[in-house]
Amino acid sequence: MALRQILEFPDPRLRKIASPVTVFDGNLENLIGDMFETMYEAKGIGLAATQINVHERLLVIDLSEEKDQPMVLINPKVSILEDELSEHDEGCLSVPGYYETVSRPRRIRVSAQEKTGQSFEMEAEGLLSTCIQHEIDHLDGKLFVDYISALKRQRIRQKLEKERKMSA
Ligand code: GNR
Ligand code: NI
Repeated sequence: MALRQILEFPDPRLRKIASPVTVFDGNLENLIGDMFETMYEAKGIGLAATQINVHERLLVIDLSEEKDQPMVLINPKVSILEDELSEHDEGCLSVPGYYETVSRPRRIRVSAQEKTGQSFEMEAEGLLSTCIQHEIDHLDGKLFVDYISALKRQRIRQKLEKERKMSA
């Protein structure tokens, strides 16, 4: 397994739309292993392949305290179960250091595949619902900062670009 570099806003590669996973083999297993390693090391609760510059439709999540409940969603599709929205403070490993409140559908149904290719369905609400929607957005080239004001987004971008220049 290997740590992968996480792309940071406003990297244009974060805007690519990922393609479906079609081959369920050892390479996919290695990729999933790298994604968990990278997510755990960065202290994130989720990671989409897009964030490590792999433009395929898969994501990993682990919301547990002990980091012992890994979830993998391949080719995920979401449907909204309730019109009701819920607000959550969101952060992103690709927008380090910034947190903003985002409203999203509260309850969702997700269909996806396991690493074997086996299909499954699940329902989610609360943080899990937020996180799954946040990760699927990455696969579609979207970031949580797209939901806040253009002014705030611009400020975040300028600060991150400045920080990056200073540490370069
Ligand atoms: O680590 C993360 N925390 C988080 C908090 C609230 C809503 C979404 C997230 S996902 C984020 C990791 C990440 O960037 N995933 O793409
Ligand atoms: Ni993110």
